Parts: sequence; C-alpha cells; structure tokens
Amino acid sequence: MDGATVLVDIRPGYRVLTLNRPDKLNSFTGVMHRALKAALDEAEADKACKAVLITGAGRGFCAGQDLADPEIAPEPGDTPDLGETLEKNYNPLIRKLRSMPLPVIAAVNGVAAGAGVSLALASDIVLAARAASFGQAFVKIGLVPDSGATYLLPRLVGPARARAWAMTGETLKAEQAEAWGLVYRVVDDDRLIAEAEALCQRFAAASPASLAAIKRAFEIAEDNSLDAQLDHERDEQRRLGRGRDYAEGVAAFMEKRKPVFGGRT
Ligand code: T3D
Repeated sequence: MDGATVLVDIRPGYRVLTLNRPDKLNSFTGVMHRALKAALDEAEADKACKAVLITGAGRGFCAGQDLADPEIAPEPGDTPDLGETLEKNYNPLIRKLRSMPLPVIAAVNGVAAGAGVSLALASDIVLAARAASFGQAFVKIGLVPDSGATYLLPRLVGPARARAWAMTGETLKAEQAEAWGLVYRVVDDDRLIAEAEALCQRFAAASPASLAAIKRAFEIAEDNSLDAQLDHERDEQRRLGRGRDYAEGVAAFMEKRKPVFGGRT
C-alpha cells in the first residue's frame, strides 16, 4: 500500500514524514517515491504547514535506491534504464525539495547511502544523530553520484573532499560529516527528533514570507554573480517590505511583544 511506505504526521504548523521501509533501511522503491511525492505535494498545498521534517523508521535514514525493486528490473535480455528512474523519480524529488517555499529539515537517524545522502543534502537543514553515517555508495556498484550529489557536495564540502569521497565511497560518521559541513548539527540519538521538531516549531511561528524568500535567495545565489544577487536582494526586500509579515514584525518589536505571523499565503 502506497501510504504505508511514508508515514505522515500532521502537527500544528508542520508535518513529519517518516520513510517507512525499515527492514530495507528505507531504500527507495517506485512506490515509496510516489508516496513521498504525494506527502510533499500535500504539505505544500496546506497553507498552515510551515515546515517539513523528513526522517527514517528503524535504524536507517535511507539507503538510496532499492536495488531489488522490480520497477527498475529490465525485461529479460535487456539492460536497465537507470536514467529513466532518475528522470521519473529522483530528479523531480530533488527539484521539489529545493523549490518548495518552506524549510525542509532532514533528521538523519541512521545510515544514509547513495541517493539517501542526496535526499539529506537537498534539504535545507540536516540534523544527524550520533549513530548516523553517510556513504557515497555509487562507486561500489559502478555508478556515478546522482540526485544532485555532484552539484551539492563540492559546494558543501569543497571539491577536494567531494571528489575523494565520491571516488572512495567511504563511510563518514556523523561527527566527521558535521566537521566537513555536510550537516548543521549532530545531536544525541535520543534527542534527534525532539531537536528537529523544536526547529519545526520555531518555523511554525516564524514569518513564512521571510523563510520562503531566504530559501529562494540562497538557491539562486548558487548560480548568480554578486551583482545579480545584490539586485535580487533589493527586489525581494522591496517586496517583503510591503508585506504583512514585515508590518507585524516591526509592530511587535515596537510593542515589545512576540510577532504573530499567519500561515503561508
Ligand atoms: O535506478 C537507479 O538505480 C538509479 C538511482 C540510483 C540511486 C542510488 O541510490 S544508487 C545506490 C544504492 N544504494 C546502495 O548501493 C547501498 C546498498 N546498501 C548498503 O551498502 C548497505 O546496506 C549499507 C551500507 C547502507 C548498510 O549496511 P548494513 O550492514 O548496516 O545493513 P545491511 O545488512 O546491508 O542491510 C539491511 C537490509 O537492508 C538488508 O536486507 P536483508 O538481507 O536483511 O533482507 C539489505 O539487503 C537491505 N538493503 C540495504 N540497502 C539496500 C537494501 N536492499 C535493497 N536496496 C538497497 N539499497
């Protein structure tokens, strides 16, 4: 059943999506891709939802593609078209995570491998449990890092580490991933979900217009010149300055009270 591969927990102001194939370390099947897509679409459509948390059930976060998924099996005598899987499932997922106008938090509870690492890296904020590990598994099965890994990795950890890690396929422990800049913070295993939910609660009370603009600004900065980015910041500040969140934020500051921001518009 589609729904069972991704559990959706609707909380006040945010949603928790739990990849739920624990016996296979939450590796991706076509079924799980479709369930995750539906869950993300529904989160975005719900204007009261101001943040999304993605985590994994059991001891794994996500082990990338399920290598035994019948959906990627070729016809007898044929070879598989893995490009089609990327085109159909992974690339839309990464594009969605990067373009949806609300923060996505990955709470990496355990092993992440292959596209499971890419899933975390494409999120806005990565928290990792001490038990988490990160593996560039692709080279071990004769593939190239995908789902944005060759783009995101060098930007996060620098080209030297990115290339060496992709080529060796070695496993990074959580603390090393933090030291490299792959994750925002490592937390004790039993604190992971509480810490991730605390972030979600903070975002649930924050200005959705500001959060969406911050996400977009960092996204386009990857390819912009400083000049173009200065213009973008000017235009965005002009737009936001005319919005209700700025009016409320400034009024709350002047009145020495907490701002009350609404849902997304
Ligand atoms: O369409 C395309 O293929 C293109 C897209 C590619 C994107 C990708 O992500 S390619 C990379 C795919 N992922 C991998 O190659 C990782 C494979 N898994 C592992 O190397 C190891 O499982 C881990 C290092 C992640 C964890 O090792 P360990 O020792 O902690 O656990 P385990 O015993 O290997 O795994 C536990 C179970 O999960 C086991 O099942 P079993 O034997 O108990 O029934 C194992 O087979 C299963 N499992 C883990 N990863 C996958 C998997 N089953 C299918 N696909 C997996 N990726």
